Amino acid sequence: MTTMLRAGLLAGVAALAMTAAADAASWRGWNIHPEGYPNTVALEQFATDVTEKTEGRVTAEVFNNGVLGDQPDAIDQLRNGALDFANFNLGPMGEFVPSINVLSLPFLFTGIDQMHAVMVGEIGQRFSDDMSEEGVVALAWFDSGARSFYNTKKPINTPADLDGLKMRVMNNQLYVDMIDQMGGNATPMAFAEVYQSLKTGVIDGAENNYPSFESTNHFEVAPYYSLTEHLIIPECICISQSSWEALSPEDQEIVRQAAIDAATMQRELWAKREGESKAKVEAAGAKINEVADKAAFQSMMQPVYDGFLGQNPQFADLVAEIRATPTN
Ligand code: GTR
Repeated sequence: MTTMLRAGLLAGVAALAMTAAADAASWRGWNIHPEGYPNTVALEQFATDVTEKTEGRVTAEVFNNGVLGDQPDAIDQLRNGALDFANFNLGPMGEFVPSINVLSLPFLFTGIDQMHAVMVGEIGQRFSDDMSEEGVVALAWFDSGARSFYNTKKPINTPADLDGLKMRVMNNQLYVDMIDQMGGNATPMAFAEVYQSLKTGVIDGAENNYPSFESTNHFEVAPYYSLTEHLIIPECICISQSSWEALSPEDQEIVRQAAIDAATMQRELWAKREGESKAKVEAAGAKINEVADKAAFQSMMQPVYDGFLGQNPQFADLVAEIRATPTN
């Protein structure tokens, strides 16, 4: 081979490699949870599927433990394209997509089954359309159980037991209103700060599902877990609109299917983990109590609904439709 021919070939190979590199996308995925958590396992499976099935046109990597920022910040990053995919709870999403706030109304659903029925149906599609207008493509829904109160001091049986307790909530005014109505003091705070704040007495309590109560070790410092089940909030597996639009239709289909498969996996792992987490915290000495009169908490929420629907009358029908959704 002549030197010139070899040089020409090498240049050609280099040009091809550069085109491939320019076309290949490197996706960064945000995840708040640790290794082994159902959402983490499912999100990692999603990343593997996307990388393998697009044959490297997209290389997806998950960053666990919230190392890429707290949740409201991560939603912002995903919207402006600094992050490509994520698993978000729809609680903090309400600050960006107004209709999503409906899902943060306390005691909205009769139970997890009704939440599933709503989210896999036409109403769920409407939520995802609304999110996509704000730069967030929701491809499938994860389970997040029901959230209950826990604290460092005593069992909660009636709303009066919350009197004066400083309770951490996620970033959303509706949760502040919810705690205010029950007589507690709400403190919005990043998830990562809760353990230390419970330990040092900056707050007295928080609220979450069993798996998060357990995985964060909050049960070590706030052992009273009271089954109020006041919030049932779905989660999404979401893609940044700009990353989504950069995909070919064929790759969009691959990514969509990978998200649906991840959600199926997450729900199975979730159901199992709820029982495991409960057993683990109980064995470690957490004091779990049933709440006999949940209606006492529920009836105090009327002003939260009135306030929200007073400001957003356009969502009154949506609330009614959700409430009327039969459980499959
Ligand atoms: C968890 C949820 C996280 C985060 C956290 C919190 O249940 O999966 O995305 O929202 O609660 O309380 O901040």
